[in-house]
Amino acid sequence: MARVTIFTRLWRYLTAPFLRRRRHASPAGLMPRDGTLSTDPTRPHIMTDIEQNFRRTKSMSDDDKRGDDDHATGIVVKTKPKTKKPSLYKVLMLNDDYTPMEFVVHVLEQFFSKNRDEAHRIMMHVHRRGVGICGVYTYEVAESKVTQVMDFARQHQHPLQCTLEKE
Ligand code: TYC
Repeated sequence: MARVTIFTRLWRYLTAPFLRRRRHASPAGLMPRDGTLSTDPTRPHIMTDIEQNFRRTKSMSDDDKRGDDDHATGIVVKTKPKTKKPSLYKVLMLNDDYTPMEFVVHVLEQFFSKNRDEAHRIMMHVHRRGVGICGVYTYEVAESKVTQVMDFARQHQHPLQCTLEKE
């Protein structure tokens, strides 16, 4: 029994380098050599980028693989540009019983670049409905508008309130 164990260990020791080389014959050892899906049990249906590139280049002709130069490795590295649109925020104005209508119109012209008609329309909407949209901006701009309007109203001792809300 002990002799069998020693021989088995010796056999494994001698054949280990050969077995390891075979297993890593596919790219980074991530997929079986026959091009089937990864055998990783934690993600049986998912192929990594490396696996997908390996499959793609496996099905390409030698001419395709060579491309523009003569040093093609058969691995195509595809980079996806990752751009994300910034979140937008509405600046909302709230009604109150004390701020003069003309002051609100002025605020809308001054801080939100509305013309007189549009500013008057928004002010009346807030006056009637209680809340209205002054504009839509990225977070930093929206936050800055709210601060500027609140400071301006406070300087003139009006209780006008402004806030921001994610779109
Ligand atoms: N309700 C105010 C008034 O009657 C006018 C007003 C409009 C105030 C809009 C605030 O956001 C506001 N004087």
